[in-house]
Amino acid sequence: MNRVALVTGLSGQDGSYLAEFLLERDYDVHGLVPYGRRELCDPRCQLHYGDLPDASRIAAVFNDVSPDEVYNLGAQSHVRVSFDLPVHTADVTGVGALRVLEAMRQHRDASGRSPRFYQASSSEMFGNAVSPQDESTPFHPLSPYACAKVFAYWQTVNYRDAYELFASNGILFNHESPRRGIEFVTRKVTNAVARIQLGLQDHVALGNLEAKRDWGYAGDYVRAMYLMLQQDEPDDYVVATGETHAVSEFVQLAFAAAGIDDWESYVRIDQRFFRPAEVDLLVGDATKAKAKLGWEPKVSFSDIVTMMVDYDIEFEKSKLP
Ligand code: F7E
Repeated sequence: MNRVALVTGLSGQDGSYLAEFLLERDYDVHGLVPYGRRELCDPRCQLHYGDLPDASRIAAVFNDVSPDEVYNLGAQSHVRVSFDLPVHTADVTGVGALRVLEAMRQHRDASGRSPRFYQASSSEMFGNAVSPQDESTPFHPLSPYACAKVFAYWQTVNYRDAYELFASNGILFNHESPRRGIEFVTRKVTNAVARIQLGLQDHVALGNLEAKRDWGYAGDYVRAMYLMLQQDEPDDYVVATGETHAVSEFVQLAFAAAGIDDWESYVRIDQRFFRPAEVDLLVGDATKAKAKLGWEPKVSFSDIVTMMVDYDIEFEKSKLP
């Protein structure tokens, strides 16, 4: 019998890469998906309407699907938006994870076992902690989003301790790809670069160019999620490249990938894209994931930038009349 995975957030960047990865390993992949965007959902997946605020629907889908593995990737995941929607973010991103954990606790398969659980925890939980950050670095969240992720992190640990569930946190640093939503800085930049190169717009408006992030490739990071649920024991792992780059470096490289060297003349700084509190520097130490999971990132920073710019140039060209 095929193994069965249930993925919340299947219609997002990470959900789509994880679904492909699991399908290649002969899993039956089910997604809990809100009404709306579907273009990233692999047609081989089985979709179930539902969302993280709706506990009764989550329980019903657990009963229908009877998953072996549950990946909780669903969230309101935009940090700046979380300052506008703090209560909604707490409900979806924080309590949403708890609703899935409750469904897990109450669900047993025919032999009395609970499914294994992966929680998408985030490097944003560290805030402006000392660098590099690893599993022992204390959390100091600096946004409603990060506060919600800290809540979900500790609920996951608590369900592991209190009920002996197989529940693991992956503390993932930023991870990007051509499937990244346009509202995140990397895709916003690569899409704008493509449009500027094609003469479709003349500038891009951005916020803080000084912030530094540890950017990896989303396709590499879903492999770490899967490996966490194949271990003998549940545990928490940082997943990162160990390299950090300023937003300005990403912007410069993206313009260069499209053959444009004077990038500064195409960038305007707009206060709307700054956050009330900013995480200045993130760089992760993934030694534990490397040693215990045998995980390594494969795609380099410059390859991610080039891949995204190339994709966006083709994407924008395909929309031209
Ligand atoms: O911002 C700066 C911004 O929105 C990156 C999410 O997946 O990764 C992501 O969180 C940096 C920040 O991602 C713009 O101030 C400048 O310093 O792409 P971002 P994020 O906030 O780091 C973590 C791991 C998650 O868990 C999150 O869910 O770029 N920045 N100008 C800008 N950011 C945006 N979005 N737009 C700008 O115009």
